Amino acid sequence: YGAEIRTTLSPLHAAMRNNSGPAVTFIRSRVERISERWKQAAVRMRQSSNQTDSTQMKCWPAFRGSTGEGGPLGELVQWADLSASLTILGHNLTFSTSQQQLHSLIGAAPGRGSCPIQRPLTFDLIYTDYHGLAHLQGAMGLAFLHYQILDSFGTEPAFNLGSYARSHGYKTLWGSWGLQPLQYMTMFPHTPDNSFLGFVSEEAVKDVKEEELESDSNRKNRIAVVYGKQDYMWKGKSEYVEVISEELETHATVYQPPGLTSNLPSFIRNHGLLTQEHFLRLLRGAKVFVGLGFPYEGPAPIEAIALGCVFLQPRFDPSHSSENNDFYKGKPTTRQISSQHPYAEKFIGKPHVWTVDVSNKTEVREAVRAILRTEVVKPFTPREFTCEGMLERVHDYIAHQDFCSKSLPTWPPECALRVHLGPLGQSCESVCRRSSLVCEPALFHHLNTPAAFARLKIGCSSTRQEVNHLFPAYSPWGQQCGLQQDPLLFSCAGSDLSQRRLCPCRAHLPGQVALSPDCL
Ligand code: U2F
Repeated sequence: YGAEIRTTLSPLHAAMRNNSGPAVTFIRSRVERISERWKQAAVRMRQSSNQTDSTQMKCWPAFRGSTGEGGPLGELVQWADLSASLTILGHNLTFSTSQQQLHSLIGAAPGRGSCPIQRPLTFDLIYTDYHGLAHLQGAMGLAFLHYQILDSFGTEPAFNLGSYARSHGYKTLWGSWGLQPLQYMTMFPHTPDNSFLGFVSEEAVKDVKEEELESDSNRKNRIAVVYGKQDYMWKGKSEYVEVISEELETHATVYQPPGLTSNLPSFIRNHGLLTQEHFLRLLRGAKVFVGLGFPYEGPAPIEAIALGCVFLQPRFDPSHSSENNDFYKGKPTTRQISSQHPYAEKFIGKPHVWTVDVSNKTEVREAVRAILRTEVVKPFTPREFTCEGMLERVHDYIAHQDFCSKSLPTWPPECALRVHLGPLGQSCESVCRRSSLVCEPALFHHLNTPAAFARLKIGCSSTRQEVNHLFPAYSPWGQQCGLQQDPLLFSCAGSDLSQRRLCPCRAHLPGQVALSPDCL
């Protein structure tokens, strides 16, 4: 039976009735705070709806219900918004936020649905994280075909396939589970090999007149808020923060353990860790949100930009990566992190985002002054971070992604495919991005054939099939064409100076990289 869009979140509150702890408290209050926007988005979706084609699913979000001293983790923002999305989209949810609950759910009777052989539980979709995955595997040795893994930073195919990872030195501390790479869901559109789940930010007010915006920007005070909830994030950053404080009154929301004195510079006004509501109110009145370099790739800069702040952040030169950085070490990705928040840098950019060399005081000072000279910086929210954008995306994933079936993927349809042959040394991710397209791993199978090379008029003197995450690709030395032997290794990430990669690019909807425009 079909899932009908709901305009209420009460089934979600009912489903969370038996859960408690700080994480659940955070999720409840976040869902409550955003509930009006969720409902309005639901109403609009109903009105525009051609989206009535999905089956009602029984979903099981299973994650750890702890927050830690640093306050709400970005991941909880995602769990809250995923749960709200699933509820609005008409699906049914059962939560487990403790090991005890998880165990009482394991062993339930078999369910119906599209993936019966591998489904020992009553659920159609299980959402968990790397910790939950290890736990479920240990407890039950479950098959993972109907799992979705919330994985903030992403997992590239070369790390995911165990035998390949081991023999080619793609080491990870998170395990090589051999799932389909699209089963991993990320917080930002990091690598198109995974599904971009995202979250919901504050929303920029639409259709406000220029004068109203002017007065809105007048409501903003000459203040900066520093991004960094814990003391250690400030280490070595005092000169940078001082330059900013010469131009702006500088505030912070650093967790203050009871009884301990603060190490923050005396010119900082620290509010202590705030509730999300109060934190967002502080941002609303601020002009600049200041990144210190850590935390990497979190939700707060997107919220700040949506509230009309400019995000000022450190550039990393050289880039940070699992090769040179403790935080990324062991993470299953080869991404090169060029600043604290590459999404803000690359997808948003000026006038909302300024990426600077923070060791260069003059550059920092010039940037702050230039920001202060800019009269109005309009609040901005990419569509993919609005309630509607998230609903649209989660809807399409549930309706079209099928990890149970052995047949080749049919979504997005082949008409979306734009084949590009990259230059030597470039990944498909960057080949497609340079043409304002995105790499779409679900389309790889269409071009993994000798005919695809022939259509591009590439003469192959030899064609070999290999388990190689760079394939399909063409090597000009000896005019060799390479085809992929293991579909789990189709990868948008990955480059080599001896290979020109054959890339499945596609267009995307404005502000929504996960989805392609209709092409039928
Ligand atoms: C990221 O995790 P964080 O928890 O450090 O991410 P933040 O961007 O700080 O944001 C989490 C939320 O905390 C809220 C704020 C954000 O939505 O509105 N908040 C608050 O309620 N009170 C305050 O005083 C300050 C902020 C990332 F998400 C994780 O995946 C990474 O593991 C982590 C490290 O890179 O960074």
